[in-house]
Amino acid sequence: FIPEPKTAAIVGCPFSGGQPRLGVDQGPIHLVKAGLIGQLEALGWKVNFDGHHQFEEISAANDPPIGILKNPRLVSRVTQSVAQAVGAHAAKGELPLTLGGDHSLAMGTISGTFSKYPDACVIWIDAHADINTAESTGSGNIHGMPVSFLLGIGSKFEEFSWVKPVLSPERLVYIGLRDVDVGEKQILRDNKIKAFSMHEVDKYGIGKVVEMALDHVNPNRDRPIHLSFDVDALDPSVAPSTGTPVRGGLTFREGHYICETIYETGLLVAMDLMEVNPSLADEASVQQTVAVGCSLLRSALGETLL
Ligand code: HAR
Ligand code: MN
Ligand code: MN
Ligand code: MN
Repeated sequence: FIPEPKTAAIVGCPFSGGQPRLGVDQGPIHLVKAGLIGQLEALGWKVNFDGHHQFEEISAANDPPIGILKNPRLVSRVTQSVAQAVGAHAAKGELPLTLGGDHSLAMGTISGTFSKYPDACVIWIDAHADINTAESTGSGNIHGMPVSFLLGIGSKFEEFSWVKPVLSPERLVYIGLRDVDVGEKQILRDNKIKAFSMHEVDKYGIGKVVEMALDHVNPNRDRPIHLSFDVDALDPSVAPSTGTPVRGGLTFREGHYICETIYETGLLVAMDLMEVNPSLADEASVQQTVAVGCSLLRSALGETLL
């Protein structure tokens, strides 16, 4: 789907409004400063990076909750602008790599991907399902909800009317889950959404899990793939600098194996790397997390061990 010369477009999104912890907006800046662009160029990609997106003009001055949703106007406007940016890069045949920022941004990135590739599928790597609706969320943090908006489930909000239900339940699969709210478990069951939690990773091994995940969303290996990777899917010993770490996560190799295998399909059309928060944990942990983030992106763009 990505024509030669292969071009990746870095969509840096310094944004934290989908959750309460400051600092996650610095994730993309750290990833680029760590040398990400040169690393991708060394793999043979052309890299289009026109600076981090500036969301300053999108005002949050008067943004009281709508129902339980926190920062609804800010999140809606930022993610809408991300949808346009990702959609425009995809339309040019580029592969958008969106650097977060919190995971509410995926409402935008996946909307953008589906504007170009309506038959795409989504592989969501995360400790969390991020599928709460306004009815099920306990926190009101929208980074715990983007998937429900994309599926068009739960109550609708005028503020988010631009988000179309582009994603259908059978085109979505999760890997890495281990902190799923009770209400989210019900939503996953009700919608028959395929999910490989850490239990299945332990039981089958990552090789079999990725194969089963692809067989589910992409049985003929012909659909474009959007990979949304929340760095908290990795174990906190591997990626400590993130807002909601959960023990018992993917190893360094399991995370990379997922990216390598999706690259091998030749079907990757967009990737998100979300929830890197350089203000959480000590300097060595921050460096480690940023380095792992760059390394996952390289694997997804074709870096091999041999
Ligand atoms: N399920 C919880 C909520 O809705 C927390 C989930 C959000 N945390 C993340 N997303 N980092 O992956 O508030
Ligand atoms: Mn851009
Ligand atoms: Mn997430
Ligand atoms: Mn998460």
